[in-house]
Amino acid sequence: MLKKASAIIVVILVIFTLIWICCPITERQVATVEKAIVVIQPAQGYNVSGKVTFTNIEEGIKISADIQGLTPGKHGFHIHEFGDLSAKDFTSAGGHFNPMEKPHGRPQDKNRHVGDLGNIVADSTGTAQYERVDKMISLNGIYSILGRAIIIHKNEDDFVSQPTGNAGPRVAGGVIGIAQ
Ligand SMILES: [Cu+2]
Ligand SMILES: [Zn+2]
Repeated sequence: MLKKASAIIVVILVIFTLIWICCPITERQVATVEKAIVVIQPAQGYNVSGKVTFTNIEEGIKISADIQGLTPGKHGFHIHEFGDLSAKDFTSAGGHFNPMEKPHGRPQDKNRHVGDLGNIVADSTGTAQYERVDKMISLNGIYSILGRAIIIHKNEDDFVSQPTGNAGPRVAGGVIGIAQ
């Protein structure tokens, strides 16, 4: 009886030791992504270029964009579902990234597509800058935007038309990748 009890204790000790050894290794393997980058390239017939970065900060994800070659005015600025820019008009990127199946909306709305980042505004030289902290997008977990695409549209996102904001053709885009 005593022998059996001590055997059980030994087995339990071995199991706990194994868990203790294995856990730190598992944690190290799931390092979180802190920064992402998009190199913007033009769709066929356009001359848009630039860069978008996403940085993990305490308040959310800081989005910074610097885009050139646009027509002056507002342009819809979204994260689309697929990082597939193989079609010349970038329609292969699919629709707005919408994992929660919500309606299209403004970036500050609670009810919006995760990919709804609003508009970027180009000045008279065709340059647009955008800087915002977003609380809905993420670089990790089930709402991660990694591997999806940024799309810039020809027209303004009206925030009302469903499900696209009626922003017109896609003039530029890029795939969201992990940055250093
Ligand atoms: Cu879009
Ligand atoms: Zn949308």
